[in-house]
Amino acid sequence: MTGAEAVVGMLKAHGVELVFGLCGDTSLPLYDALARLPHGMKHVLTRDERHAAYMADGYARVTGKVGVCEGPSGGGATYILPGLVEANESSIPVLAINTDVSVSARGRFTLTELDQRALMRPLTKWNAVLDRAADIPRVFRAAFNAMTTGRPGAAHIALPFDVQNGAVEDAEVWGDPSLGAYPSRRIAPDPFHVELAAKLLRRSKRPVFICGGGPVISGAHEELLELALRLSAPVATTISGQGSISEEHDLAVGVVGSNGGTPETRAIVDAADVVVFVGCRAGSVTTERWRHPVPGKVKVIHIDVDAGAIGANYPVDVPLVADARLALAALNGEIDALHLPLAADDVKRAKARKFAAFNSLAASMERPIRPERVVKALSSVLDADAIVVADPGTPCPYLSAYYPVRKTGRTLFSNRAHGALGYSLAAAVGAHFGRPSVKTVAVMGDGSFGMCAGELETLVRYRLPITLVVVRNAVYGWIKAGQKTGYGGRYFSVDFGVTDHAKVAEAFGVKSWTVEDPALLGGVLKEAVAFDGPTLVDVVCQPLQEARAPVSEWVA
Ligand SMILES: Cc1ncc(C[n+]2csc(CCOP(=O)(O)OP(=O)(O)O)c2C)c(N)n1
Repeated sequence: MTGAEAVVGMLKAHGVELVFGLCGDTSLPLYDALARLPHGMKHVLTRDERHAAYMADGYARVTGKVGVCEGPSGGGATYILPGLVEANESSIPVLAINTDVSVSARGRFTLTELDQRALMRPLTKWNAVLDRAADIPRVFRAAFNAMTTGRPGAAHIALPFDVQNGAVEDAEVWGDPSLGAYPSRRIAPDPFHVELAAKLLRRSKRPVFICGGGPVISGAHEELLELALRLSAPVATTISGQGSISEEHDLAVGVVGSNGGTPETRAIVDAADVVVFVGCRAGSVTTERWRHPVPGKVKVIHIDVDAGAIGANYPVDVPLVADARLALAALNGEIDALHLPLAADDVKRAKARKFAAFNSLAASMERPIRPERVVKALSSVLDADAIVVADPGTPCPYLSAYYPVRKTGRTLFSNRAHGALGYSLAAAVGAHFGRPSVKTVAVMGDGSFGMCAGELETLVRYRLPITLVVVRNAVYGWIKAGQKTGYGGRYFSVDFGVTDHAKVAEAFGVKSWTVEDPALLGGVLKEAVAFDGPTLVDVVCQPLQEARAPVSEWVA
């Protein structure tokens, strides 16, 4: 078979069902193979490669499968890069394939020639440039293996034009479909360290869990809840860790840190004598720049499949290099229920204080509309299964602090590795393709809208029943808030003009509304969410610098 046919066969062999991407001159043999072969995979044509990668990322986050995207050489590679690096840093397996100029044309100032190997190496877990067709099966097997074992991550393969036309032995085209989902191979903890951790937990008075994305990725919800109940320990999460536990559970604290945490949730962390980081890098946002918890003041047990994450930021008393589910299951085997003072009461009180403040702001009839009201209205019209994707700016901190994640698993997420504006629309498209039976909503600032508007056409072409909510305030509000708080209100180059997002979306064929009256917000959102097609609600909102944000990132 040809190299292009082998690529299609290798994707299929690893259980790939969807490919997001955009065509180009160097991709013609691949597209022709996709057109000719009876592979059963769906190709979703996007309007730029960045969004193809974000779609693959959103798809991978909600399905637990590898997301695949593709684009052509040159600009196709530089445009696909932002999505790939976000996925990689967020431990999400996304495979990007960029076709490339022919091997025989290298070094001759060929249009779109680019050193894809050097470009992608620092941004991916694994990458390769193919030089001959015979290597295609081996390279694809290695890519899937790298993406879904250990800490999941992104992979990149450059596929030259003449390699697509080369010859591959049919018998070489095989793969292990279990490598198409993650985690494909689980790593068990060292029993010696499990025993040490159990000892420390048995002696602790106020243990607290801080969960990153690891428990969600590894599906450790049951094991986590069981251990938390045995220890009567509060469970806090990072933004990526939302879905580790239902936030309606009495032991669930909610999000901690400087983007979505509140003084009430911080106090729970500060009261701990032992902190168990689970699948969490203990980065700057989660720990408010390594101040909560205070390094050296608490004992730390750190569970992570990536040995490099353990001890990077906190002195660690017990390292557990393992898959979160296996590590928590092993600890459950060592710990009987303890009779600690009931932490659930503390958590309940903290949550009651936090939500009392929120609810009074959410009831406000102020114009422009308060962000709290948008979050409250969304949580009343969406059911527990709905997927919500949040962009940076107003949406991420407000949703992660106050939108109740009622189920375990991935239902609310944001691009927390690099926080690039303009992620949510495309990630929502990928999420919808991954879980078509639930409602998917993307919430973005108007800054983000400006960075993703081209994909409105994709939404319409596939008639996707996704609702976009635009928090309109005509300002890069998050940065303006930083100028207010940290720089005496010396505002500089952060305001931009008002856009009528509803009109823009309508021009693409999206059913749209503009809401200025807070009394109408709930009704309009309900109608938009119920509509069987793409919808957009443009909400005229209070700028962040005037709101009481549940965050302190800009001064941290
Ligand atoms: C690609 C990119 N460029 C710049 C930033 C820095 N940044 C973080 S928040 C923000 C402002 C967001 O503005 P908007 O989307 O309008 O939301 P708002 O803060 O006003 O709610 C900016 C510019 C970023 N996160 N991503």
